[in-house]
Amino acid sequence: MKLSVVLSTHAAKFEAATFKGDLAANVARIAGWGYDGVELAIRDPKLVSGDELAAVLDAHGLTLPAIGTGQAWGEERLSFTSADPTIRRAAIERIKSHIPLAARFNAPVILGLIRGITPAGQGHETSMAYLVEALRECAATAAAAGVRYALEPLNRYETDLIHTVADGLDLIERVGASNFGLLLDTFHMNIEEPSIEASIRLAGDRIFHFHVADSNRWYPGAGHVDFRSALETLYATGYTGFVSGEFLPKPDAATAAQKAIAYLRPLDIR
Ligand code: LER
Ligand code: MN
Repeated sequence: MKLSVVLSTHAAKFEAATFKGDLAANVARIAGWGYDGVELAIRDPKLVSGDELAAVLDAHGLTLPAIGTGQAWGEERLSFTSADPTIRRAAIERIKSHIPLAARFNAPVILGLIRGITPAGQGHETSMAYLVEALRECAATAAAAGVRYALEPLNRYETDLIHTVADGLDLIERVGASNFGLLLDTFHMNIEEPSIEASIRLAGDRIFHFHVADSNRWYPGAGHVDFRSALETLYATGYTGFVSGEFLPKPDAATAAQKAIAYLRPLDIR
């Protein structure tokens, strides 16, 4: 099992970005605990240097398995489904601006809360139409660079748009791009999916990335998600990517990251 943990390259409000800032020091600690990769949450690729990232990751032998983008919503309120066309355009351009870095590291770009939340007075179908339009444009631009996008079904308390694997697969059908797939997150799945295992099987080879947090969004082992069953089901689909920890820094980030790896490694799946 290839394991990574989420690190935000800059300060961020998003609570479950387990680590924030201090890139070099945190990458060194994460490698020291036995992780194989570090998933980076990057609000704006303009703020990071690909060369610096490569140097820090190479120094510790870590892979960059995926790039998170949700802080463009969290900090700046950029959204594919805003009623304001200039905000929608800014969101699309921001998401396309991740393509060079993603191509360099061969990492899928995560689409989480950048899809936004349907604004008051706007119909759900209008939001879905904006979403499909934005995703088609981004996927077409990324395809030329060999880059993939992974849309994450999120629980109902975060957005009204795309809660389940079934919703995600309908969206994939509408977008119609082979470089557009899903990121599944056990925290959201535990809330929304009738069966985590059945939903993983349903998503199959459209799973481009995978997040783990327990039912309470603490590190795996702190709640009631059956990780052995979920991860065995994941690998049975033929998944070869990373299992990436995105959990609350509780009781603190270092303890959570060490508890997670101490729990997941001995499961000895794959
Ligand atoms: C991001 O990966 C995530 O899981 C969301 O909860 C972001 O709001
Ligand atoms: Mn997630």
